[in-house]
Formats: sequence, structure tokens, C-alpha cells
Amino acid sequence: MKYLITSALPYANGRLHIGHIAGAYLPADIFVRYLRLKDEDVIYICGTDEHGTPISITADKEGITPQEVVNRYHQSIKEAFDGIGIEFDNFSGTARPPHYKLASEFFLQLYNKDFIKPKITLQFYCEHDKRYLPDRYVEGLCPRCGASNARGDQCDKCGQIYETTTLQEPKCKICGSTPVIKETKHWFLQLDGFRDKLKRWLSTKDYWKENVRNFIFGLLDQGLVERSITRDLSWGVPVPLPEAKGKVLYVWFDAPIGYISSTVEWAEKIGQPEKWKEYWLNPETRLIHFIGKDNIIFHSLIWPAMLMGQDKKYCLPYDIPANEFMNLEGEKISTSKNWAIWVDEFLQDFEGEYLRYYLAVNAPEKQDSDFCFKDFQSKINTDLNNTLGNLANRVFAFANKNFEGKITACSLSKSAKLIIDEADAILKEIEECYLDYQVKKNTRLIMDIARLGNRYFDENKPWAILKENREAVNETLYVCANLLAKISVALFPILPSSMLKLREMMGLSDQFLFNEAYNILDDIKLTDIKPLFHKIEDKEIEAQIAKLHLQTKINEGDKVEFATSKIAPLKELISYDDFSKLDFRLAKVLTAEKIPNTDKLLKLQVDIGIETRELVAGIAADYEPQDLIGKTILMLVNLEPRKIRGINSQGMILAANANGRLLVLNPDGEGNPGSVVQ
Ligand code: B3M
Ligand code: ZN
Repeated sequence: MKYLITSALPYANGRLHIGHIAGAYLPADIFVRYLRLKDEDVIYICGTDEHGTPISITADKEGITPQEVVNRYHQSIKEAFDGIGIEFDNFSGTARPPHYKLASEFFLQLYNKDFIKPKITLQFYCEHDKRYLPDRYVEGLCPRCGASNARGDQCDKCGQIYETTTLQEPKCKICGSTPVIKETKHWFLQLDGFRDKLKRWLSTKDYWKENVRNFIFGLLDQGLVERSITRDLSWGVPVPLPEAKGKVLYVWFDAPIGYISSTVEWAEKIGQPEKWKEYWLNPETRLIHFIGKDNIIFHSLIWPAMLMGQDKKYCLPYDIPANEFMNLEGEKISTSKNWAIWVDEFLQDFEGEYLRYYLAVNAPEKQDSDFCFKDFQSKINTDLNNTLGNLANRVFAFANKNFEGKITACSLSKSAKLIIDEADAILKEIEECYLDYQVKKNTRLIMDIARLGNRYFDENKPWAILKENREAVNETLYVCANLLAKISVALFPILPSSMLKLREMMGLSDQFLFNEAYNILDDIKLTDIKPLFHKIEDKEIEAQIAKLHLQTKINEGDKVEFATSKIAPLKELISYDDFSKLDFRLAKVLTAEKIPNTDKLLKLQVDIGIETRELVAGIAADYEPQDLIGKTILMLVNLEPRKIRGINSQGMILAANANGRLLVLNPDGEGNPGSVVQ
């Protein structure tokens, strides 16, 4: 059996954050590492997704070429993957010539079979910028769920894709004006032509994850509408038809073809240029796409249809284990608000394996999960240090001190045998979970083995019987060493480099298979014992939380400056009910001081009539503390408190942004603190 594993191709338009890793990359890397331990024939393929409007927009903004944007991010993304041990067999990119060739071939074969048809369509056009506005060049309200900031092609909130011109209240993203609708010619993939084949194929997928199945069957019920697969853009794979000058393939049409072109590149690199066919043109191949939930529709309907319409008999996806999302400190990760943990920055402060462990413990497998720094600290300290690290330390230290680092293989007593059997039973369960993408459960099961070892060590009290029964003590150490060896295999897919270190200390080979975890060890000679993990201190975590709040704050500041040359667009209507929830009051500033090491933040104490409040205000660029003391200002007093720079900020003072300068609002006359603003 051959496995062809892919992870969603990250857009070469930004850095990687933890949400990406948790959703599509770490789960795949773990799965691949497990398969390799089972001696399976597996390749792991990825690359950057180098087309699409956001890349053109970045290039326009920075005055560089899209290719330069791509080169920059391809490199930084690759480094981030290396830093956390995500190891692909090939990491390509979709702006390379062989990919263009293959994407054109895909288009033409579908076109020649009438699965792609042209149509005159209506498209947003900006009179000001004199250009069509594909996808993300336009923003508005989602026609399906009404969410704001919906993009031209897909809504982030409900995940639906739709025809751009159905977007409500559209705005040009370049200049902010309302675009007109104009005619243009585009090519459409006739998904309906694959209806029966798709349905038949999907009906065999009863083993898919429930979240994925539910999503697809919902889509099928809505009907298979034709999808526009070309765009009026200059960056992308040119539509391979003479009458389509100036148009390129839609990024989502060419991107999945990148899975194949990257495999072709891999085959060439290893000097066996035909080898990609053994995977892609083999009906038995288990093609598994690891993706985030927002990519389900493309991988489960459009991409399989594209494959079905080719002359070559490509294999179809065997499974699509899409994950849900990871939030951050209780809020949705947002790159635009800079509410994110960037992998490259995180790696400057913590070991990559700590991130792998926490993202595994907290994997968003069945529902959204939350990255919480305090919980991160607690999982690393409790599981890795106090449980696993402790077992290794105490066994190794004891053996070093009393047995010169030698643990001798011995026949096992009944009770010792029971421990080993229990661990082996857990190992079996771990194997099932790996195959079923249940990494989260596996972290718990592996810690169960470590806990078993700690308990056994405690119960046998080797320190108490050392003098009278060295053989019994050796047996205790030997059993624990066996448990550690099992863990070094079972945890390897999740923490490869720490587990290699553990094996090295125990003199075990770095070439091993999962089945060897069930073997009993020979004599052990410990070498170069070092702690496997170290604790994360409170202050390290506090610094991270403060950094997160500051980066999003600074980002807001940046945005304010950016928006000042124009009047900001009006927000959507709210109800009287919504308004009545806001509790605005007059407040009097009692004290004000700068928050050290920040440019924009002041700490204020204010009197709101019934009590004194402390809060952080981002107005230090425009106000000296002494200018504020004694002033009566307007304040929202029922905003949920938030910790900013270690201060519990309870409320928000109101200020107008006048051309980038913040003006604190005052009442027009005397008023007692606590007076209701209505
Ligand atoms: N570039 C990733 C995303 O939607 C997208 C995946 C393509 S996989 C073929 O964030
Ligand atoms: Zn415009």
C-alpha cells in the first residue's frame, strides 16, 4: 500500500501562525511519522500556494512584483516548518513552470470534454482604479450569513463560497469606493456534470470524520452549481485559450494541482522522474489531504471532480481529515488584527517541541480549541516535566548513582510482567488512535504509561530496599527503562527530537520501528544523562501575554494611521437593544502614568461615581499624563475587563481619531462622575 500525504499549500503571502500548524501541518507530520514507524511506503508533499489576489495586493502595496512577495514568504514559511520539525519529502511552489504546464493540461482536458464552459458574466469593476475586482479586491457583507468583511469569493464566518456579484454592500479594497458591475467573459467548471460520480464516490466515505461528512452532505443538498475558475488578473497561470488574454486560472483551480506538480518535482529530485506515477496513477494509493475546515469544499467536491475529468487515471482522495480551528486566548486568531502567535517568533522563546506537544494535546480535532498561554505552561510543566521527565530523571539518576549507569536485563516477576502487559495494551490503543488521527487522545495515553512507571517506582521504593535486595531494585529500574523505551517510540511522531535524545541516553538505536516497542530490552548502559525538558516560568508566560496584547494594540494604532487620509466607512446598523447594552458614564481622571516600555499606553485611575477603576488607554502619543489628571471624560464602563501589560483594564475611555491624532471627549459642561451618558 502506498500513502500520499499532503498538507494544504500555505499561501505565500504571510508568515505561519499556530492555527495553521495545529490545523493542517502538525497532524499530517505526526501521521506520516507514525506510518514510517510502521514501515509503510509514504511520501509527504507540500509547497506554497503562490497565486491569488492577496499576493497581487501585497505586491501592489509594496511596489514589488508578486514573485518577490512569493520568494520572501516561501523562504520564511519553510524556515518555520524546519523550526518545528515538519518534514516534507518535497516543498515546492505553484509559480514554477512545470506547475503551469500541468495546470494548463488540467484545464484543457476538462475544457475539451465540455466540463468547462465560457459565459459572459457580471463582475465588479472599479471606475476609479480602472480594473475588475476579483475575489479579495472587493469586500462586503456575506450574501449567505450577512457577516461583514466577507471577501469576494468566500465568507470567513460561514465558510460558504458564492458568486462575487452577490456580495452585499461591496467596496473596492484598493480605494474604498463602491464598484460598478460590468460584463466580462469567464470560464466555469460544470460541477453538475460530475454529480453522479461524486455522489457514488462520496457514498463510500463513511469512514471520514463526522465534521467533514456533515459539511459535504450539507453542500450536496444545496446542489452543485457551476464554479467560475478564471479571473481578470495578471498574476497566475494564464488561461490556455487564445480568446482569454489577460485572464488567469482562479487560484483554487491551480492550487491543488500543486500536490501533483510537487510530487513530480520530488521524483525528479531523487533521480527517478517517473516515480510520481507510482503514487498518483495508482488506484490503490491512499491519498490523504490534511486541511483546515475552510478548505473542505475544494478538496471534497471541486478537486475530485477536476481529477475525475482527466484522461490520466489519477487516484482520488482516500481521506480528508479536516480539522477545526484553534483560537487564541478565547478569541479567533486574526492576522489582520495581529491576534496571532507567529511560529518564527515563538521559536525564539520556546523549544519547537513544546509547541508540537501543546498543539497535539490541544488539537482541534472535533471542535475548535483554544491556545491559552497558562494552559500551555501547565501542560509542559505537568506532563513533560513532572510526569515523563520525572520518570526518566529518577530512574536514570538512581541507576547512575547506585549501578554505574547499568541496568541489567532480567526475567520478570509476575507483578512486573503485569506492568509491561498494561503498557503494551496502551501501545495497541495508541496505534489505533494514530491511524484514526486522534493525536490528542494519544498524548493522554502516552502520559498514562509514564504515570504507570512513576507509580510502580514509588510502590517498589527502590531507595528503601537497595541495601538488602539489589536484584529487586534492578528489576524496578529495568521495568521503568522498558516503559521509557516504549514511550520513546510511541511519542516519537509527536516529539521526534526529544525522543531521539531519550533513546540516545539509553543507548537505543535511532533507527527503529513501532513494533519494537513491544520487545523487551537487553542490558542498558546509560550515557550522557541530561534532563529531557525544563520548566516554563511564570514570568516567561506573563511576557508572552503582554506581548500579544501589545502587538494587537500597536496594530490597531497602525490601522488608525492608515485610515486617516479618508473617512472610515460606516459600520453596519445596530438595534436599539444593542445600543442600550452600552453603559457610557462620565468619569473623572484621578491619576495617570506612562506604562514603562510602551509608547502608546497610559495607566489611568478614574472615578466613576460608585467606584474607582483602573484602566489602560492607548493615548500616550497624544497626551501627557498631567494633562489628563482632573479631567472629566466619557467612558464605556461595562466593557469586559482585559489584562493589558499585567494591568486589569476595566473599561474604555472614548476618543475621536482626528487625522491620526486622538482627542479625548469631554462633556460640554460640569457633570458628576457616574452620570449616565445617553
Ligand atoms: N492556500 C490555504 C488556505 O486556504 C490554501 C490551501 C490550498 S490547498 C490546495 O489558507
Ligand atoms: Zn477602487
